[in-house]
Amino acid sequence: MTTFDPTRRQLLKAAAWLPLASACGRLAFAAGVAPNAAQASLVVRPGRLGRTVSDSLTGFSYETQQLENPAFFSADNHALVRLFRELSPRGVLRIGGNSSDYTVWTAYRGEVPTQRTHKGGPQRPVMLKPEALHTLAGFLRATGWKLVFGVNLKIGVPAMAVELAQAVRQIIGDDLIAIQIGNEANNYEADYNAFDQAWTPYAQAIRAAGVPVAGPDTGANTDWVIEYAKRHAGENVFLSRHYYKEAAPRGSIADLLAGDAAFYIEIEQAMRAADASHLPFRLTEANSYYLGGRDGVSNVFASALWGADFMLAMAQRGVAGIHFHGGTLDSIEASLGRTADGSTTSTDQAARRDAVTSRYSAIAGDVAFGFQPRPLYYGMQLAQQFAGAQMVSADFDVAGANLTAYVARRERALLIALINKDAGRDATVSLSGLHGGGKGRLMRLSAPALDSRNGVVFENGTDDAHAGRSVAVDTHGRCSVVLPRGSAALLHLDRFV
Ligand code: BDP
Repeated sequence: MTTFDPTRRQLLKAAAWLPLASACGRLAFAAGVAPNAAQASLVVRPGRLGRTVSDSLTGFSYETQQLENPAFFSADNHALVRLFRELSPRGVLRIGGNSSDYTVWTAYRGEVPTQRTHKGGPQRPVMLKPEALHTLAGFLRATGWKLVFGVNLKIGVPAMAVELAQAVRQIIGDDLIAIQIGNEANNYEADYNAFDQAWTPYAQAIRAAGVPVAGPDTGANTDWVIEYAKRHAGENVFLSRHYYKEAAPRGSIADLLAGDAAFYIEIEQAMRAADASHLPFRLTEANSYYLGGRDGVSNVFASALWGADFMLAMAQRGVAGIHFHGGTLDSIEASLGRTADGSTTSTDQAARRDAVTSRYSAIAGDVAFGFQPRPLYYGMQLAQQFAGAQMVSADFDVAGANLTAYVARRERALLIALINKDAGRDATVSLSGLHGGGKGRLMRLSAPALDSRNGVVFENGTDDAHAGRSVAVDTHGRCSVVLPRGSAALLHLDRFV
C-alpha cells in the first residue's frame, strides 16, 4: 500500500544529518518536516513508576515439527544461535503449535491412535526423535535461552505425553521452564470444563514425575486463563494464551498499524488473574495474522513497528513474555494442513531464504540456506531494550496522529521509545519532564517505506554505523524529536531524574 515517497526519504535523511543539539534541543528543526506534521507532546512523570519489565520479555515460538530436523535447533547452527543471542541474552523459546498436538515421541512404545488427516491440521504425525532434544539442549546452552515445551492433548495419549515431558526435563535440565499440555484446546474442547477434565490427568501425571507445568495455552480465551488461574494457580509456573490480530486474508498494513485496543483490555483482565495468583503471564504464541501470516504485511517494515509497539504495550501491562511464532514455511504450512511451496526462480540467496520461510517469521532461512533477520526482528530488538527496566508514566498528547510512546528507567538512565505508526503524518514530539541538561543518544528504527522487505536499520549502538546520534536536553528538561511517518526512535538519556 505504501509506495516510495520522496518526501519521507528526504525527511529521514534530514533527521540523519541533524547537528547534535537540534536533534533534541528546545527547537524542533523545521526543514524537511511535512506541513501537516503532528505537534505531539510527551510529559514524563518520573515520580510515577510502573511495572518492571521481565528479563525474558523476548521470546520465539516454533512448531514441534521444526525439530524433525535436529540440525535446526543445534549449537552447530551458528547463524541461528547468533541471531537468538544477539536479540536477547535471556529469551525463551516455546516449542508447540498445532503440530505439538500430533507429535509422536519415537521412544514411546505404547499405542498411538491412527491419525486421520483433516482440514486445518497437520496431514501426518510429526516424528520426534531423542536426537532432536539433545541438539535442542545444546542450542539452548549456546544461546542462553530457556524452553517451554508442548505435549499432546488432542490425540489423547497421556502416557506418551508424560514420557516425552520426562525426557525433555532430563535432556534439557534446568533450561526447561515448563511443559504445556495441548495447543489451543479451545479449538477442539467444547468448553473450559471439558478442557479441564481432559487436561487434569495429564497435568497430575506430569507433575508427579517432577516436571513443571504451565498453561492453559489457549488460542484466544482470556476467560479460560482466568478460570485456569482460579483452579490451578498453586501448581503452575505461569499462565498463557496466544494472540493474533486477525486471519491472514483480512490482514493489511493499515489494519495492523491501527492497533488492537480491545485486546489491551483483555490483557488487563488476564493480568489481574495473574497478579492475584502471583504468576507471570506469557503470550506463548503470537504474531500479526494467523493462517501463516500475510505476505506484504507480516514480513515488511510495518511489522517491525507493530512488533515493537505490541511488545512494549504488553510489557507495560505486565506481560512477562511474547513469543513470536515462526520458522520454516514447511513447518507452518504443515501445521495448517497445507503443503508448502518454497520454490523461487531467484538465484539471490536472501530471496531464497525468504521463500522457504513462513510469512510472519522474524527470522528467515533454514539449515540449507542459512538465516537472516526479517523486519520484525528489528522491532523486537527495539522493545528488548526495555527488558529488566521499570516503566515510568507519561502523558502523551498525540495530536491526532497514530503515535505511541513508552518510557522506562534503567538504574540512573531513562529510555523513551517513540513509535510513529502513522502512514501519512510525520510528527514532532516535544518532550518534557526530563533531567535538565542531561545528555544521551537517539537511535532510529527506519526503512525506506512501510512495505519495505529489506533495508531496515535499527541503530542499537552496537557499532559506529549504528551508533545513533548524541542529544542534549535543555536546562528546563525539554527536548524535541522529529519522528518521520512510519518510523520509530529510541532515546537513551543518561539521567533519569
Ligand atoms: C495457531 C497454531 C499454529 C499455526 C498458527 C497459524 O497454534 O500452529 O501455525 O495458528 O494459523 O493457531 O498461523
